[in-house]
Amino acid sequence: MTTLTATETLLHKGSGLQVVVGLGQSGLSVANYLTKQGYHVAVTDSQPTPVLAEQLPAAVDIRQFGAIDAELLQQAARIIISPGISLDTDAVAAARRANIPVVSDIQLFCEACTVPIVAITGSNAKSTVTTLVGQMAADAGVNVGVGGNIGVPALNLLASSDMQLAVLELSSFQLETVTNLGAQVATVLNMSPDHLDRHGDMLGYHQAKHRIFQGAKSVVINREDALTRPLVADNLPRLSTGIHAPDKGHYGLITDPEGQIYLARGTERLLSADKLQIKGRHNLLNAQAALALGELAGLPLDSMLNTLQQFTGLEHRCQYVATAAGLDYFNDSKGTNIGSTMAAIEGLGAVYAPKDGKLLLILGGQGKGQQFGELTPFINKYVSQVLFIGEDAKQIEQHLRATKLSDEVALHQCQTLESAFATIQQVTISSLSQVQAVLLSPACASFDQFSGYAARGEHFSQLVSQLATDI
Ligand code: UMA
Ligand code: ADP
Repeated sequence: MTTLTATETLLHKGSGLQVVVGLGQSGLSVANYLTKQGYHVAVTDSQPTPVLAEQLPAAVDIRQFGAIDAELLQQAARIIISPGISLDTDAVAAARRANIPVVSDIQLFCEACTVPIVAITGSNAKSTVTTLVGQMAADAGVNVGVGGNIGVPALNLLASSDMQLAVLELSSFQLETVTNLGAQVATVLNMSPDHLDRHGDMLGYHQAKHRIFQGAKSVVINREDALTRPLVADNLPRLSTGIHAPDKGHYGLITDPEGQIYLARGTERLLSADKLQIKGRHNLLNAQAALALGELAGLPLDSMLNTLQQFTGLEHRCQYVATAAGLDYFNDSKGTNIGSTMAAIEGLGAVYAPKDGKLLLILGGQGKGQQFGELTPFINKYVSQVLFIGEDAKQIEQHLRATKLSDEVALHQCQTLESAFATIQQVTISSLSQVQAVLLSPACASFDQFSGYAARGEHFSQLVSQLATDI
């Protein structure tokens, strides 16, 4: 991180109060960063005793906890808002009406960052692709920092003075307050409804996501999803990805006469799909996205292809857990929206369908305003039993029933994962169910019953291992 001269520090102190709203991981990183820069920093949080308060630097002398302090916000020269807090929160909305600038930690990061940024967003696959690009860069000998929504606050990356490349996973929450990110390469991997309770509708969500392209020097586009196309100048360098044979220089898939699928760049076959350890059509798109982003960030192709073959995927994403009583159990707890659950049903369904097998799907949690009827065609094709859990279970069932759900799909209200496991035992006893695999892919947030998707996935895996030992 650059150190300031005494004069610059004084200038910052004189530039007015910086109010950090929300003291989670990102709020703490902002407080640390701005105090080191010599700013006068205040912090406010709804919780009476935020856990991270103990870690705040002593220089943060104004700490207002128990509610977001509207008066404090009115005194701010600038507000730095945490991604989990909506711009519509009363105190924040009032500050905006008073023309006080509201930015995110990502804005501070991109203003300070002097190395190229690979910026990645999308409804799904962000963490998978971010991790892959980060690994590709590291394996190519680049000193890379990986952060953002993936769990490491972006500003913490600036502590490494020899970083050569920053790879950022960015959420719509982070992007809605970012202007002119200026990435070396930016992408929206895919778009399906998510966080509509926060953004109002698909348009609001799309607008937030597409801020990632502001000032980008190059872009990666998903040909399968028109909503990923940016409104940028035609002459901006761009690469595209897709499931069909690609045009010259672009990425896609080539299927040979024997049915073997290859990752391809133009007419060049790069790698046979069965050399990848991550499976499913969605992962072939993810692999292409990582290659295209890496290419536009200057990474060597051969090295990237090696990394791709080593990559085993991330936990809680269509992860095989175990087989118990003849059923294969898969943990896709990170399937927190309908787009990811569609990909999981299609990816796994296609594996069991040739064996006349069906999936048992566990859905539910907090529905975030999504229209679950969009899942129905996928359920009709590959699923014979749906078990609902969580806060919005009844509503999700209603959505499915209101669409053309096949009579052959049985629906069960279970409330909790424990009760779902009891139901699994009952409904799979009969071979008529055709169930060969159990898939937890809830298409919902987990916070009604768990501390997060990881806790939900771990609980699922524990219940599976309990089954395995009971047998
Ligand atoms: N808070 C309030 N008032 C509110 C809501 C929250 O004061 O109305 C306070 C809470 O009391 C808490 C703090 O805000 O102290 C939490 O802030 P936060 O929710 O923004 O969470 P952080 O710990 O700062 O983590 C954030 C991202 N969280 C969210 O966007 C919700 C993390 O993404 C990210 O990894 C981290 O910054 C570092 O960049 C998580 C996430 O769930 C993984 N992201 C969503 C997703 O992937 O779907 C978008
Ligand atoms: P994010 O960080 O965007 O949530 P993850 O890589 O953590 O993305 O994956 C989230 C979920 O999306 C998982 O359930 C995963 O199986 C699914 N998924 C992965 N790639 C894709 C894709 N290309 N399209 C749709 N869903 C996907």
